[in-house]
Amino acid sequence: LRYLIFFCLPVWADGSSMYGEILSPNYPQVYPNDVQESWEIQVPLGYGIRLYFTHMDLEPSQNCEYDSVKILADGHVEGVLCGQKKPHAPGSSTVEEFYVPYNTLTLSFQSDFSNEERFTGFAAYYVAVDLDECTDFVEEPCSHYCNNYIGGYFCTCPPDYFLYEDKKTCGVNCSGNVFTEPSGEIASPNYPNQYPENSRCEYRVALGPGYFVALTIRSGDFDVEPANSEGSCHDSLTLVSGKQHFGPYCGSKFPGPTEIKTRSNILDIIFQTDHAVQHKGWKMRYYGDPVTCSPSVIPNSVLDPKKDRYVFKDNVKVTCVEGYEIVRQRDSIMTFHSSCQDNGEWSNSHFSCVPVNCGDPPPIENAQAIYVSELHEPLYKAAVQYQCDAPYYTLK
Ligand SMILES: [Ca+2]
Ligand SMILES: [Ca+2]
Ligand SMILES: [Ca+2]
Repeated sequence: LRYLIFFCLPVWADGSSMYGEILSPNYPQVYPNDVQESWEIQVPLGYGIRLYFTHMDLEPSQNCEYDSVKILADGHVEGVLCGQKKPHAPGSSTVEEFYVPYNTLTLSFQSDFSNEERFTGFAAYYVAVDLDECTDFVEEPCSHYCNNYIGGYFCTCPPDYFLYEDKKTCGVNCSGNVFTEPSGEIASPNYPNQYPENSRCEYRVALGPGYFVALTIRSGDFDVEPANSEGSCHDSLTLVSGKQHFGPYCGSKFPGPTEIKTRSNILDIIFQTDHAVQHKGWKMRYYGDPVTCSPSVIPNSVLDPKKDRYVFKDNVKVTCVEGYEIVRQRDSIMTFHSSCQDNGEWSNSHFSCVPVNCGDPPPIENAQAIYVSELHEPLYKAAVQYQCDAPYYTLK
């Protein structure tokens, strides 16, 4: 099909012509002995060739071994002629005719060393004839509708399909949908009817920050042309979320997990189909899985309300445990409010609950304060004992 690829080039750019005449040497006189001559016929691309003889008078021989005219196209011998030919039909001048679906053809003539009689050779004519690219070949050039015209052809598509850049293949434009609702359903085109062939559908789920995309596909909601014997999918569903890849999935049941949880608020869904065999497709339900925060905001504090799991937008009151406080520049506080943020961090987590500092033990005349606790600082739970300097004693 080499000539089809170039059919849209300027048709007269080569040395081709729409018609021509080929005569044997000395025609209509006797052709000479020991002659070998070839003619290359070329018509514009997108055309085939009709070659017809109006006169044929060569020395006859078995298998045309002595003198002959040979017609070659695309490396094949289309015919070998010799002897005398009469018109096929009354009133017609054509004695022999060929049609080839190629735009080039070689005609070669040869004669041997002798002739028993006077033979006058041949007269041949050729014309460019339209190729019906839609029907002349085993393989249809268009994926859907083929339209023939003189000198070429073009492909068209059913409604809702568009023609790819190869100008031969139709697919469905199914991309571009972005789903931003907190939850929803996404299905392949035409679901639960057959999805389109030759298509690449790209969808995106884009949730707000603070939500990871999660999705479920029930096994009955999935039917995609199964993989070949090597295990690669003809048609496939692939999910991409950041660095995470899920799939490619295909088959009559969903082969992935019942629930897919991503670590991103963006999910790309890619559904690719090939040229043949379409199934029902797929339907998925997605939702936003809120980001979680740790069960504790800062050490040495308790949270109100107390929950097993805190998620994005949860608000809590943080209170330092007994004997602890938050020291600020001018004062100290016991509690503050914190919320679980979209990055999974608590707000205000720069605060810290530190043990209450009582300051140095108050001085007592003629006595020393001595720590009796493990802590040797005036912090919560530290204890001191006063010891009188000799010779004083304690007044009770
Ligand atoms: Ca001869
Ligand atoms: Ca045509
Ligand atoms: Ca398929």
